[in-house]
Amino acid sequence: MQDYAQQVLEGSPRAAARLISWLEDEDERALDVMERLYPHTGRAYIVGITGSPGAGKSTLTDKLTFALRRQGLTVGIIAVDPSSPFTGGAVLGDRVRMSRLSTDPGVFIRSMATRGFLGGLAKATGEVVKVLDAFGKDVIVIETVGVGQDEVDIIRLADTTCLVLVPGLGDTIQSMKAGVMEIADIFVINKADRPGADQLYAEVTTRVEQDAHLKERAWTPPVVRTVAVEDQGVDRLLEAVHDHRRFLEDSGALEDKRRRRAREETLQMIHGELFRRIRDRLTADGELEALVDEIAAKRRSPYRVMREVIGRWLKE
Ligand SMILES: Nc1nc2c(ncn2[C@@H]2O[C@H](COP(=O)(O)OP(=O)(O)O)[C@@H](O)[C@H]2O)c(=O)[nH]1
Ligand SMILES: [Mg+2]
Repeated sequence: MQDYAQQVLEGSPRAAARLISWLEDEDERALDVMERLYPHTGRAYIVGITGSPGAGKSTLTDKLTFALRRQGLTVGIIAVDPSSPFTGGAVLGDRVRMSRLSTDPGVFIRSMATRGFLGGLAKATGEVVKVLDAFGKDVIVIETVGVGQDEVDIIRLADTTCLVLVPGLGDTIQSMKAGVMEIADIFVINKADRPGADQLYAEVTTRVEQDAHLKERAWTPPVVRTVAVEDQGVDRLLEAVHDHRRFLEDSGALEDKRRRRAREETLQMIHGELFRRIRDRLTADGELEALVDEIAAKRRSPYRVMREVIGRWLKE
């Protein structure tokens, strides 16, 4: 058997891609490799870029990546966006632009479009982050559309989250769902070349200041204006990311965040593995169907069955 862990650590993109496919398919071979990679994770800095479809997330990710490369940093990009140019669903101009990145050995791009993901998109994304981290990427950028629970869970993987808003997309503060404001460490007003940008900027800035006043948060999210297509404001955005990173590191919040993530992840792994084993046992000998017959005939309740199954498992 080939030593995939060693190959990933040595920077083989083929080994990394293979491992990611295993993770997506919940192939058991991934487990041993991940176990060996784990001590080599925790080095990368993770940046989340979220916002409505069409806000310019991919364009920003692209420009941010070039800026990071100019600083000599390597970058992993995880695009959790089915419409992302990274996934090939873009107009020709985008493809040409992205291909400049895809020929750079310092950049690894992975899209997590609508395939499989047996154990959930957020979990798979978390694993891919670890692979790219062990793979040696300095910064990992996760692009995701900010909507459902899956996406919120994905955003929690990021150390710094940038919320991208644009004028004219209905991205007003009033329209934002509860909690969306709270996830932003940095607000980006993209398409600042468009009408309404100044108004949106003023609105967000006022709201951030009110919030800072009310909640006495240790970090006040900066509001950065960008024109991603023209590479304007991207350096300022990168500076804001570096500022936030320094804040997290100096205050100990980064350690707290990562500890919290490790705790959740460990519990989720135990949860998933326990469930998988119990389910496999129940289905292997047809016991599950027999139980369902009983339940359907109302001879037993699912509550009772659940207690019995777990009770038996714990005793063994
Ligand atoms: N006018 C203008 N258009 C932009 C800007 N940034 C991105 N776009 C365009 O907006 C469209 C959507 O961009 P994309 O990066 O794919 O958005 P995503 O869906 O959030 O990833 C593309 O046609 C971009 O060229 C900007 O700052 N100004
Ligand atoms: Mg996109």
